[in-house]
Amino acid sequence: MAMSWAGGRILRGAVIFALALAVGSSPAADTSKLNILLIDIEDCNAGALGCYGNPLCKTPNLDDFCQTAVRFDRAHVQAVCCNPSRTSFLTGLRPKTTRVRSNRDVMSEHLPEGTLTLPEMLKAAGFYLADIGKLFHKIDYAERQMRVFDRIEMYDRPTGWKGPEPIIVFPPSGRKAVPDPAPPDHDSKDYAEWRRRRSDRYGDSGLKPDEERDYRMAVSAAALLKEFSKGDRRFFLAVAQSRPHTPLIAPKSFIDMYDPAQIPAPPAPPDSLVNFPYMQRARGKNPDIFTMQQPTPQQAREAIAAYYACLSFVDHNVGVILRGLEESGLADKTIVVFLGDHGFHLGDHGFWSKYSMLAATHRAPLIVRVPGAAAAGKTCDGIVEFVDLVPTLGELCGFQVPANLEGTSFAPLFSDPNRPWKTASFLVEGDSENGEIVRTRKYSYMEFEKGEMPAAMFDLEKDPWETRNIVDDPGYAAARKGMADLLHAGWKAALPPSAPARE
Ligand SMILES: [Ca+2]
Repeated sequence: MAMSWAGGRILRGAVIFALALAVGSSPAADTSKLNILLIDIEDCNAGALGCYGNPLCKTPNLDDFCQTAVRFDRAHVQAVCCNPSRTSFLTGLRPKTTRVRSNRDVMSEHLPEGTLTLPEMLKAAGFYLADIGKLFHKIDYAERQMRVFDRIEMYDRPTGWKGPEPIIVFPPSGRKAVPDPAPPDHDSKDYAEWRRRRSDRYGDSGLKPDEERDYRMAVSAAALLKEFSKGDRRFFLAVAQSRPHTPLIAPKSFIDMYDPAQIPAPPAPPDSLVNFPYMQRARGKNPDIFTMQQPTPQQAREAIAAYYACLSFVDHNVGVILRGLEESGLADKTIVVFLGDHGFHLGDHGFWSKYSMLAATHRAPLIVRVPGAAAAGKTCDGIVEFVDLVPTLGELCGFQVPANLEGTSFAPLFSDPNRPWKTASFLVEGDSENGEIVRTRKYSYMEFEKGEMPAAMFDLEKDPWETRNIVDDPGYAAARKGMADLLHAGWKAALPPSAPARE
């Protein structure tokens, strides 16, 4: 399928920043010269972050960043785990279109012919492309897409990578904290056991901060930004942080920042659930941590404290990257996107890990700094979707994006974050029951293709933690019909009032 190119978006980007200038913000950047720095972190529950209002978790660098950026408080991913979510927000297409619905779907084999990813669009626009750490779920799921990069820095030469250099492998950090090598046979019981053992760990990593991969990736990013400042080529730099993905381990100095005794019990305990469709998860089968058995209350507090420590360590590293950007002199020419690839349950509903249909899995952090934006330092309560990221960057930076994208540029929110925006977000779950969700400000509603799972609906105003499934409550019959109709009508029925109609 040949792609056609959408015209007219470059001009809209210019209009927005002319507007920003008119309302008295700092001087508007030249949109045709903006660079992009993407900081992507793993498995981040937005509500756990200090910069999203969590009173216990300390994120001073992200707090400062929010003062110059727009924090999106209702940003939802389009799938409940890494591979389909990343595939969606890196193509601007929804999982039903990408055909990547689970972590098992190999992206390069599932994408419809002609589908472009963000790096490929940026390559066509003349950007220099650099990647440090994970961007797509697996590099061997995305070999063609990764080949457009000018520079790739990884810890290990990725399994299955058949492409040419420029893979740059980080030099060893000197020592590994816990000598526990993986059994060689990845199909063996020993290997499965090793993975569970490793994933279930939390607490002290046994490494100093400067021995940690996440820190070293941040330092490498800062050095690269300095290099970029010597030239004038536009760049896209993606830099990853593996945390707060399990194992929830961090340097002791970060673990020591949190006293498990001060951590409150998780909200929405299993005994608060009414007519709830996911009870089997509450009985165990957590995929990422506490995989063998549910934690004791003390273990739960310790794990949440360790999660906060991982977030504080990420924050520390983000500070290294952002200071590097400032020192490079490129901050006023660079859009900075900080995001998590999806969320994570921290014991709410008796759940740990991702892969659920509930907000903890699909509400993820999204904080974006656009030089010269009038809304800098504000928060946006409007509903945005991660699938909107590519069209937004296309508009803000003036590069062409395919016409068939299924997101909507939220660039107008950088002028006025309070304007009426999308009325719902949509996402899928493709790992167990093939579920679909629509979520408005008032309700979440979900249906399942497989198995015996009935539809579910939650009244988010009365029950923000989604504990009481009211789908069969006669008092909600009209609301249920409205939500079911919206789910079946799909994302085009929830566009912002001012967005152009799409065919
Ligand atoms: Ca992830």
